[in-house]
Amino acid sequence: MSLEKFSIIDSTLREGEQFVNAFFTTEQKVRIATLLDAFGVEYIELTTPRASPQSEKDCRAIAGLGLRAKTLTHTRCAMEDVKVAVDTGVDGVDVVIGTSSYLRKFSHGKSIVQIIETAQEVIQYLLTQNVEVRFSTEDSLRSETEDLYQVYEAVDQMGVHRVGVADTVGIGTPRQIYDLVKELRARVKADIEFHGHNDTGCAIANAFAALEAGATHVDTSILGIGERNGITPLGGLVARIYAVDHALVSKYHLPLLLHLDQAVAHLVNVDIPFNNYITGFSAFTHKAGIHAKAVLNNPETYEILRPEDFGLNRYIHIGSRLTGWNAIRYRADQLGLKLKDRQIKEIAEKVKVMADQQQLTLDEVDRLLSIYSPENDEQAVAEVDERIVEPEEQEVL
Ligand code: HCA
Ligand code: CU
Repeated sequence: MSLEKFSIIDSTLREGEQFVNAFFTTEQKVRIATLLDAFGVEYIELTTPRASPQSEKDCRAIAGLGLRAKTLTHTRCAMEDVKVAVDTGVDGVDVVIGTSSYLRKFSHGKSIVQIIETAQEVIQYLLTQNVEVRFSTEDSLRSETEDLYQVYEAVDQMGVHRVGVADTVGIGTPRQIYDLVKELRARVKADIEFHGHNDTGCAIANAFAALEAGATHVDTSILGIGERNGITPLGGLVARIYAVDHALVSKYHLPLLLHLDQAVAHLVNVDIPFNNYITGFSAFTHKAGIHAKAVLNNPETYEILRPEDFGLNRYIHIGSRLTGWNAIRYRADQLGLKLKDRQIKEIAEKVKVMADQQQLTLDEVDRLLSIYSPENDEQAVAEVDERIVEPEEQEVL
């Protein structure tokens, strides 16, 4: 597996621009590219300069920023496109052509032999232009395997630097991707890139399977934004690889992830999903008493990702019917309140009864704790007791 030496090609500024809500100004593109560069992705892919006059200007502007990351632009397999691409000053050109029968019939109308002929012309030109050349087959997963290998072997012999497998419609399973990339690894000497869509929720697993099978490059976008419901998200891929071994992603500046996700979420007018990898609001929140107790003793009991490695904090939710007294004790200690175990247990019982009506906020639990602290009198405690609705008094909904 090539996990020890893999590169991320972040495509927020190409595939991400295909997300329905995405409209990036030049300034915003520069900001995203700069942040991605600071995070440490190895490549940044940009929309084809042939898309529009502004796309061409933006491509030139970002290629000219002098980032540490290499810049790539994406083009169709056509001479007029790749010539403009090279002229923008990018470090590499990502050429793509459809090989599935759908695309051959309903998109460009070329046969496999014609695809290879066009590829030959385009690649020969690109290889004289001092750029990295990548050749990928759109909709690889629904292409005939023999057609695919024929195309990949032909472009490999021409000397492309990278071949790309694209699961354009998100149909692949990790096992299929693994088998396809494994076979390709045996057939070509070029590096192998994987680009996977997330229509069935497999984009991260598929990218990981590709790496296990010998892929060297993975396409991502921030929050996974892209055509339809998008592609492998940068943070999700990082989480997946980190979980194998932290050292494999130590080359990236992990605390920037939250900033990247927040910035892009804001720009495309969406929220970061609550269950997002690493940056979702509940990603490091523990709730059940049993979990909280163990996490307080040793976070690794229920955490494979260490929030502090991503510049984040863990939270223990302590205002629910599932809250246990160990979590309440932890909070009392945090607040510097000297309460006896007996009192803490009593408070935990109160929290449970109250939270049976409605979950408590941290402030509400803190208030209970302060009321029970030795300075407070019995009157205050009695007032809280009054607020607790006994089960038999509950309204039946
Ligand atoms: C698309 C093209 C692409 C290209 C991927 C690649 C895909 O349909 O917009 O260049 O490897 O998913 O096939 O994004
Ligand atoms: Cu795509």
